[in-house]
Amino acid sequence: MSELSQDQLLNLVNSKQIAPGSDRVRALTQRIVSDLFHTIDEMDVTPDEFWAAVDWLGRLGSSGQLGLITAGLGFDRLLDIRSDEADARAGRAGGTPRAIEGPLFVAGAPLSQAEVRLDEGEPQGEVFVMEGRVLDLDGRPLPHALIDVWHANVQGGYSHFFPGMKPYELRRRIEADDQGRYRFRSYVPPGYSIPPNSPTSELFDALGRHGHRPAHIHFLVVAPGMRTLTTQVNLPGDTYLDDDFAFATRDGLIVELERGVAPAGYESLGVNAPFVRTRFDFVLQPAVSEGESLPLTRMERVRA
Ligand code: MBD
Ligand code: FE
Repeated sequence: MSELSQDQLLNLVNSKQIAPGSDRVRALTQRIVSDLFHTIDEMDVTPDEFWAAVDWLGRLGSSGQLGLITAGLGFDRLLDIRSDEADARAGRAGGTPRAIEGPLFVAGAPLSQAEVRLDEGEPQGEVFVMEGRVLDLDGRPLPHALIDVWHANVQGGYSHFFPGMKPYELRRRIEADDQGRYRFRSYVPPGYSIPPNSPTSELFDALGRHGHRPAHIHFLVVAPGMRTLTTQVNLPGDTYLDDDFAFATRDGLIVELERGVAPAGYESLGVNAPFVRTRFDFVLQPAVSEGESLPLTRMERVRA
């Protein structure tokens, strides 16, 4: 086999096998390699272009930014759209819409009962309280539901990823009370932007795209017998609300901000002046299998 055509080489690559391996992995790899062979040929990719791309992938992997690229190229939202479509086919509807987890979740945040401050007593920007209940589709409260909440600091950075932040800063878990109620104090988060001078910004610069997300807050909501909900809410008025680099904003997840709310009743959160409030109830669907109600994020699910 000294002389090979492109097609003969592709057939060889795709047919080599000495053990059963995984049918699924083989089928997917064959498809992706075939598509790339054809891309290289049709787009006349030069060796220099090919090895520059391999170098970029290597740097992307060691930078830990793969999850930014999947979000920015629409894969995270694609998976949500496909889940929504599968739900529609299965007649599963209602409740708070899902929204992408994003690459910046960290498990194991400190747990509080019913309410908590995310800003750890270091107020910045506007004092902000978000509150509501966790409910089932019939509007019945889900007592002791568990809520993971995480958002960016005033510079748009997330703890554990952005230098200089404390462990679990702006990340907490809240166990709702016996009526499904939760509330937390923080500050109104700003938007997020991809890190400059990084493999991610290199690609987005080359694509002529921006890397901004509108202001948002992430949630993972879990209750026994209910389908685990991963979602985000968006704050109104943001320039990038309809131009999210991760394509993740959705109707039904843009909250309202009430400004100048009187502080009475919010003393336990250290609020003593008019503040900004958002009310939002999380509505969960019933789980149809045990796995659906586990408190698992995307990577925990695949590693389980
Ligand atoms: C984020 O804060 C985020 O939520 C997503 C989805 C991608 C990048 C940064
Ligand atoms: Fe985010």
